[in-house]
Amino acid sequence: MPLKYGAHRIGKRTDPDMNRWRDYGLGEFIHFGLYSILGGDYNGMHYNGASEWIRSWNKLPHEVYDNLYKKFNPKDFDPEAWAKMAKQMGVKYVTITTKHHDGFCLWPSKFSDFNITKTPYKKDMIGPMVRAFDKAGIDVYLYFSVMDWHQKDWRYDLKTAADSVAFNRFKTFTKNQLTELLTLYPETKGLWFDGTWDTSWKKSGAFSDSLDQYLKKLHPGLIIGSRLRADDYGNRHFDANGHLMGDYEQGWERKIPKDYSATRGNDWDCVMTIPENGWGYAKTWMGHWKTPYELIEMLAKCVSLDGNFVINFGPKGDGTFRNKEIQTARQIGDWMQVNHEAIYGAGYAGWEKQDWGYYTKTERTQRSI
Ligand code: JFZ
Repeated sequence: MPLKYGAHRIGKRTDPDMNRWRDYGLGEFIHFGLYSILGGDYNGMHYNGASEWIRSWNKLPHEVYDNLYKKFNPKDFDPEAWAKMAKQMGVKYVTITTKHHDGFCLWPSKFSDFNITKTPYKKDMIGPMVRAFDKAGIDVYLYFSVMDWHQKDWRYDLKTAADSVAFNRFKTFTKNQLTELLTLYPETKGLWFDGTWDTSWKKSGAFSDSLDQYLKKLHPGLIIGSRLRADDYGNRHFDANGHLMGDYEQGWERKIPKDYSATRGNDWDCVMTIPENGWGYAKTWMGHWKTPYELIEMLAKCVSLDGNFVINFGPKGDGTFRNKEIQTARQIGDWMQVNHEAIYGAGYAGWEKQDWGYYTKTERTQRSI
């Protein structure tokens, strides 16, 4: 089927930047923002959804949420300590939330007043994080929600001409913010898009395609997953011909492919929460907390199926990590110290899991098999 805005490449990227991505094995996700202050609680009540979605809870007035920036002061935030913890855990890349659905920007954006400089903390948080991780040899990816609850021009759908006019302004705003991020933080290796599932965006295949091409021209080597674009018909991730639109499949969220055929031979990563659901800090973790052992098993499975595994952390409003997360990171790091050879630069070995574990192979072990 002829498509104007479908996949422009069939098969994997083979350039050095993407080869580097493929070798990571283990990554870290960080969700940090205004929601980290509440930790899922408001007025003595507990929100059962993911804590970073609390603004959408009918018990919490928008006005209250949108004024939280006045209390945002992560005074114990220590980017070097965050990078050290990630380094000990053995992660090769980190994805940080620059702006979640609430629209609050953790960097001093010229294009939105709803940003870190208006808080008691005042200082940029993204720059120091980018530099600390980069210095520790950990590649940085920026999470960016296209959907923005704070922007009046955001639309869920485009039903009228006025909607399209507003949404066109929103597109320009989005492009400006992304240009700003890549300009301020040239160390960035890729962008992790989110909030792209609404009809308005699905009707914007031409724009999302041009945006993707523009960002890659601005920042050669940039890696963007399949959660950004839509094709001519509003298909996401895979175009109407079944081809992946993006540098890797970005749909494995809190789930792992069943077997190798489910990956369709594409690059992919799986992003995982330690509790059942919820990415931002939550005072109460509902349900089962994955143990380090369970997370390590998932990591091994992902690498054995040619994917990367990314574990999410939700620091507290003061900028420190809960003990449970610190311990989890440390135990995974201890395991990585001994077993990293089976993870870094490793992939599908063609052998099924046995009762004693998963198989992965690297360039070196491939020769010795
Ligand atoms: C999104 C966000 O809404 C969430 O807060 C978090 O940031 C997570 C990493 O991404 O949530 C999603 C997005 C996509 C799916 C599910 C949850 N999905 O495709 O199944």
